[in-house]
Amino acid sequence: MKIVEMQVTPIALGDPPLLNAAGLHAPYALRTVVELVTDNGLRGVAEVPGSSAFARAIEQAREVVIGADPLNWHALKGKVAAHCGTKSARIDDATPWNHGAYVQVLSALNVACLDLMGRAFNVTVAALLGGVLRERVPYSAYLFYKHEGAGGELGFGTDPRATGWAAARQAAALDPDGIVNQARAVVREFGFKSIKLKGGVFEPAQEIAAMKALREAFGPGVPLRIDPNARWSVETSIKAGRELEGVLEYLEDPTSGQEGMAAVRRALTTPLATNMCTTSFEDLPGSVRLGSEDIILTDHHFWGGLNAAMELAAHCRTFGRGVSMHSNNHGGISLAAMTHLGAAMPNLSFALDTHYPWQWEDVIVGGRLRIEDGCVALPKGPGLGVELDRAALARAHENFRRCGLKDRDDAFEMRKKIPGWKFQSMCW
Ligand code: GKR
Ligand code: MG
Repeated sequence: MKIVEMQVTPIALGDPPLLNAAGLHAPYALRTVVELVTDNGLRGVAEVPGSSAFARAIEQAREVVIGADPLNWHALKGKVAAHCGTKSARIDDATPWNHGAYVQVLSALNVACLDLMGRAFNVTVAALLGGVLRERVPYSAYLFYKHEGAGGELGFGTDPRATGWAAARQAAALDPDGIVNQARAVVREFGFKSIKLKGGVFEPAQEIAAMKALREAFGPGVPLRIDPNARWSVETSIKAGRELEGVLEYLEDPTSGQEGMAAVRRALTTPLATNMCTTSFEDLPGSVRLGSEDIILTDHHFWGGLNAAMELAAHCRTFGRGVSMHSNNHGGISLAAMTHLGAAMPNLSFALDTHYPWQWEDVIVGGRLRIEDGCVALPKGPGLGVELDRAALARAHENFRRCGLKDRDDAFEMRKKIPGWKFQSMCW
């Protein structure tokens, strides 16, 4: 089999005004769909974050992708490294924990090749990753502080006829009550069994109060996590962590850097998780030497693909780290890939993060993958088990063209609300 064509389609999916440490989400989340076509007429698909750095990097790789054998991932990966260099520029947006374009190119190619292999041999991607250990993969609710309003076509307005989760997705959530209401709606709709709050937005005391309100509302049977994206100093993290001892399943990236995280970790019994201080294979020796975290959040988009995420899981097993999963806004192709990974990963120890409930559009046949009882059922395959809906893809591409966004820039969006707002990596 030989790859004879690569199609790259940037898309924009509506996204509400969600707040985070880096600012505010724009009305559209940018993604890129990459398709590989083979000489025997098969198509493999992948989805990665959308950015101009990725658009450049994937075009640079085109020359070695065309003609490559999708059944030989090692060879293709080696060719991409030799041709493009492994140190492509970081994605230049205001989200400082974002990752370089190189790993995202590898991710797109790896997922599309696995999808192709699955289709060629009529097996699932999970089978190719070693076998299905769970048919239903658990995800966590992902709460956000947010302004009132929806995103995309709806702009910052709201649909007054909306009910249930659709209404809660539009409603403001700026205090503990708002967060608990959002949690109740998302849990009612999707049956999530654990809950994460994106923190680092308001003063720690306000976010601690929200976590305590969630504990009060849902009881000790529902694991809780908060992620301030390293906006807390070591001292603040220890103080906040002590207040939340016994409340959290894990505390995600309270502070920055492996040294800082290690200092917090020594002071707390609550496990620490990261998608910020240990984010690549090169970071693993430091993680082990310093003891910076208990749990690593893998993400096949940022670690170089699904095979790389399985490799990371093996390192985690060796060095006593738990494995969870990070998410950014994404559509159904990414959710399918995440679910195959979750189905095949032996030491997956936590419900995975997903932003999927925040979106309402998708580019796959059938509209949207279902989250039921907090789980996504493994798509049946072959390959990823999802098909592109060409009309929906064309609409999402048109959204991309019309919205004028080329890169995610949460600080720029935030300045529309608060003129002069600047990202500050450690505020409290
Ligand atoms: O979507 O606003 C967001 C999140 O803050 C995302 O950008 C983070 O990368 O969810 C992520 C995280 O766990 O840090
Ligand atoms: Mg995080």
